[in-house]
Amino acid sequence: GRPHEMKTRAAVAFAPKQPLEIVELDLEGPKAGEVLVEIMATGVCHTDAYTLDGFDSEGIFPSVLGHEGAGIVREVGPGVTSVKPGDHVIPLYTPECRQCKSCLSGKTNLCTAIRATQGQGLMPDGTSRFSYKGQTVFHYMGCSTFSNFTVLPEIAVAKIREDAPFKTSCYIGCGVTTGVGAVINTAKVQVGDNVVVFGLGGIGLNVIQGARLAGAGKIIGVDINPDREEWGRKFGMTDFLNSKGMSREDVVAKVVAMTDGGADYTFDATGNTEVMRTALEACHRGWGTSIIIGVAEAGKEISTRPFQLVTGRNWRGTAFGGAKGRTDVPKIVDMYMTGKIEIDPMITHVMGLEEINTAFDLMHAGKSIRSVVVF
Ligand code: NAD
Ligand code: AHE
Ligand code: ZN
Repeated sequence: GRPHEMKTRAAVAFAPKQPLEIVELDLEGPKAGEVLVEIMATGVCHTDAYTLDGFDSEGIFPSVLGHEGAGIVREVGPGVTSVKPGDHVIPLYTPECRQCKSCLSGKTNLCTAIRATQGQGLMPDGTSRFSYKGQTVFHYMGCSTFSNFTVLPEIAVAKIREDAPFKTSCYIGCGVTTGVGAVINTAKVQVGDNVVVFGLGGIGLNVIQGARLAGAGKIIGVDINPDREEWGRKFGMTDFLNSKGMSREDVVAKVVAMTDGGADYTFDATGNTEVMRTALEACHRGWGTSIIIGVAEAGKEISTRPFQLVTGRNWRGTAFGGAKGRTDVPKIVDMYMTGKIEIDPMITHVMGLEEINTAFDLMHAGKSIRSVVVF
């Protein structure tokens, strides 16, 4: 039938740097190739805070943020074949169409099928399903999980097993997959490799557990928050460096000394471009690879002496841990359900949608690892 109108409770970002407002939005039902998902739980990632704070060059307002959710398909539009009402799914900000040049290349997870409209806060047909008092409210990262109901393209949902709890598996929608995937898919860390992780938050701790899973040798964590030492050790970190007040040269020298010449792999999970340079320069001469996970503020640039690369260090980046969503996310859920990776202890706070602004405060204060909103 024709797409219908419904209401949904959502946390709306009306303007940058303003608290989210909980309102009832109008939501248009799914069109061809789209699905209506009831979001059961959503994590709050630092990228949501970065966009809300006005640092995202693609940030659009008013919008429904949130990209780390889990829920249930309630309705499917015409032509949808891969999921049906009742299926449990995780929304994908990196979809997997299996048809575009990127998907067919086998070289990347960065599906391009709907990236252009996604960056404009719109569905693939160029319109938004959300509105408030007759005004358009934009989608975010193709997900908008800070809404009780959301509409997603079929290629942007991963079907997952039904015994996985929503409250914890939502974290696989970004943080867990990004951190673990950066180690397994992007770096391809091998047994015995020395790994350094800068920033031990919701992403960095998952890099640490990914490194443990890969059988890394030393797993060194670097953070300016001393509370993060205990957190890192819980998930496999072997050494901690509190870099607060240290110069880049000192951090590099310290890491080089701890790793007999430099790390095999370093990861930036801070989004700070100075830290990214430190991470590159802490790599071993001749082969060390630094992987950028952190998302930097609009206008920021990275730099280093080209000699760093001439002498064999490699600079790379990763989005969503290099994971192909529809294929890999169900496997990560299995890894969680069979105990190969941990999620529960990282979820430090659980709250209702009305308290969502608290999640941002806790993150900025360094008091949470992950906050999860349950509907
Ligand atoms: P978070 O706030 O939970 O953690 C950030 C950590 O970095 C904190 O422990 C903080 O103390 C530490 N930190 C801050 N400045 C530092 C410095 N100068 N030196 C060392 N440590 C420092 O954030 P998060 O949710 O883990 O996200 C981390 C970054 O990853 C953000 O930039 C986020 O946007 C990005 N991200 C990228 C992807 C991707 O696909 N590439 C996915 C998710 C998140
Ligand atoms: N919109 C920003 C870039 C933000 C960014 O790099 N996002 C990551 C995911 S962060 C998840 O917490 C990503 O997937 N990037 C690949 C892509 O296609 O967006 C900007 O700079 O404009
Ligand atoms: Zn995220």
